[in-house]
Amino acid sequence: MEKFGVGQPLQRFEDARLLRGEGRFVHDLAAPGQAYLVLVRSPHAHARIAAIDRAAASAAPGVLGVFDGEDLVRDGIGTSEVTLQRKRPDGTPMFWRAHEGLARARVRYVGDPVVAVVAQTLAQAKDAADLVAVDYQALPVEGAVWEECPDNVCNVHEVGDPAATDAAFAGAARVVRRRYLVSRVHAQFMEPRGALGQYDPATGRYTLHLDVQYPHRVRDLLAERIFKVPKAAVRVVAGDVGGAFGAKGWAHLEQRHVLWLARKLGRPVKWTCERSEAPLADEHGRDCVSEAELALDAAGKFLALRVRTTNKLGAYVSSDRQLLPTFSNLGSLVGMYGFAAAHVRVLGEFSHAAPIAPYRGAGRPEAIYVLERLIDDAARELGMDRVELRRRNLVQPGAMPYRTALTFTYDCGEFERVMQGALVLGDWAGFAARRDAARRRGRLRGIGLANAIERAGAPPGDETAQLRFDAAGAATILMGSKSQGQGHETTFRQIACERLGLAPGDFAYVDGDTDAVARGTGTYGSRSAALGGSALLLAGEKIIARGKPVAARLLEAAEADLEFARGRYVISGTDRGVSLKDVAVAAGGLDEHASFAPSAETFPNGCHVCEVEIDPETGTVEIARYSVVDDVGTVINPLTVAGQMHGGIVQGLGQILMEQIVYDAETGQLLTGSFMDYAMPRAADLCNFELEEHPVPTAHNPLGVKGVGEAGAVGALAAAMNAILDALAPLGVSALDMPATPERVWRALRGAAKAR
Ligand code: MCN
Repeated sequence: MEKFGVGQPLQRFEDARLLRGEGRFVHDLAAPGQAYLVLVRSPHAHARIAAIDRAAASAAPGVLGVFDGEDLVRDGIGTSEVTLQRKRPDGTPMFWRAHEGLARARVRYVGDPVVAVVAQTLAQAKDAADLVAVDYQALPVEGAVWEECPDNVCNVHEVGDPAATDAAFAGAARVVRRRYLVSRVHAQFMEPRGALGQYDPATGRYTLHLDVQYPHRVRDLLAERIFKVPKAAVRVVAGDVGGAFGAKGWAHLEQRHVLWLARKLGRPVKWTCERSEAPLADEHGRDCVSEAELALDAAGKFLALRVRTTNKLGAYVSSDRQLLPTFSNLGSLVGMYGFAAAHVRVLGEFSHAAPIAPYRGAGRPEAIYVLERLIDDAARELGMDRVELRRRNLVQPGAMPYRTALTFTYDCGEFERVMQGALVLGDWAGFAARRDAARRRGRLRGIGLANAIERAGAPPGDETAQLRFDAAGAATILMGSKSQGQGHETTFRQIACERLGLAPGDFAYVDGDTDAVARGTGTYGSRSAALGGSALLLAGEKIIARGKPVAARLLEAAEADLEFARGRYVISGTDRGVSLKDVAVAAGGLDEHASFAPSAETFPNGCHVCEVEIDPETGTVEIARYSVVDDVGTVINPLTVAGQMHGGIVQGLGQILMEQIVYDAETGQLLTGSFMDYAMPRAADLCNFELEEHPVPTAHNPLGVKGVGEAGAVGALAAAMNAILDALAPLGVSALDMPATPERVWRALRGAAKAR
């Protein structure tokens, strides 16, 4: 192992810059002469736009322009599209409508953008936005979001084998049925979204600075569909990104607004999403209800799984982003277990709400939540031990590669050892004593577990890396992925150091600029380490191969006699050699691109054990203990992996304990529009997490890595709720929906007491 190579707990390079406030976020940028965009958003969940009076706003001080949807259409600004082919239940094609950028005629959710106001200062733009008079005629919130789609059904999607599933249910000794709700949440980035658009009439080029996960994809969409110009006419630059979590997508409307208005007004235009605007302007996550059924034989062997899910999509389906979380990870529903058959049906429905999109896990946490709660409920109903029930059904290493009953084929994994490890780490055996001690203090203590598995780094698509040594021997890593806080600048350096034997400080690091990085896909689906990391490793191989003839010439040796180790080409069996850097100088520079497209996805997996204490007088839930044993394959950086797990777990616990987007049922108003109502977890709401790795390297990439970016969130929802229900079960509470707020827990306890 190299000193700075794979497996080392290297401190993050980016932290010095970020912690000193020296990061470069979109908000830090200012282009000479930049103007400010403020969007007037709908205060109604559903209304007809009868008229828009812009006169007062247009005449306000500093205002450069006030524009509506008609202007946008007149200027030929295009829309994004949905490429996924789906059907409605009646067999007709999927119904979808992309947002045009500014709503015309009708608004369909609170926050729907209607008018764009640009002024010389932000304050002037805000003041003028208040003067825009939109005459709304309110429409009912019940009923159709789109007149052309009266039943609100966008599409239905099915996976699995319905006939085999029905047959297995018919022959089952026991069937357990439950309904589970996964609430709507909002990704809370430290850096709210922003965009700075520039247009150069001399070259016809658009430049967009923004915080995004997919710079190249944004460029392609803007070029091909929005402005209908060659890709080379658009440059997208993402600097530091203060969190994204799947929700900094490629089709956000403001991306095109700033470029369109910069072109129109002849000066740079900047939009900064304010904290209070974000819940209205951003896409949301999750929001589904599942009816789940588990068929078992008399010995507790799982036979089949049937799930019917309804996903609320929000008001618009503008791109594949609104559909990805609803279908792309349904395979997770069978978890780590063997089922003879499974069948899932997912209905996507419109609602007067912000559009949904991927949020950390994008369907994976939802699936594991349904399955792992169902297993706990089955154990309770059947009077079986929940660990034993799981153990009987876990897929064993000898069965690998294992084709599951739902779309996935697991290549490797030691699920039982992972679960056993977590039970030991979380001291499952000692729990009864802790529960009794808690009871003596008047507290309810519960323990829960969840076996979590998800796919990461899935095909299709590749990732690209470039390694460049200039003529002076200075090295640069250029990556097609884009860090949003995952520590790429550190972990990718480690991979380069491992292969090339240099020190981390020897490399400059570039990502996020479509002019500098020739090709890139982006960072999502916990793919960067597996795909980008492998591409970088391959680029390193190419550099070594390219430098070899040069080294041979410099050493006056045959290429076949040269070995490459620790940054040097050495003549085998001697100490004569030359450094890679000197070879690069002699060669006048070395420059290699590589891309890696995996043949199959990886399956990170882990077992989460959570312990809670509940105060029955107030319903307050305290996370008392949290342990995970995790298999993310080869660990590149243990500190980063732990950090990723921490973040994911906290997002899962936040959703279980307090986070929730709530719209008023009657008016469609957003009730949780600020941190006064949308509760975020703080350090005091959590405990220290005990984490342990159990790496089983995958053969699907040359590094053996599986993803870790989503793993924490995937297991946390289910483990925490199972613990809460375990604590409440002795008092007769058998069901609870997230978030388990004190009020809900208290009401559930009171309800159960009344029933007794
Ligand atoms: N890593 C490692 N060893 C492994 C696997 C990964 O050391 N076996 C390291 C990687 O090198 C990388 C980090 O862990 O530095 C995450 O790697 P990976 O699992 O490949 O995920 P991505 O880099 O592709 O990041 C995407 C993932 C997703 S999908 C969401 S959502 C999410 C997440 O990362 N959003 C995040 N983690 C986040 N962390 C921060 N700080 N901010 C976000 O927006």
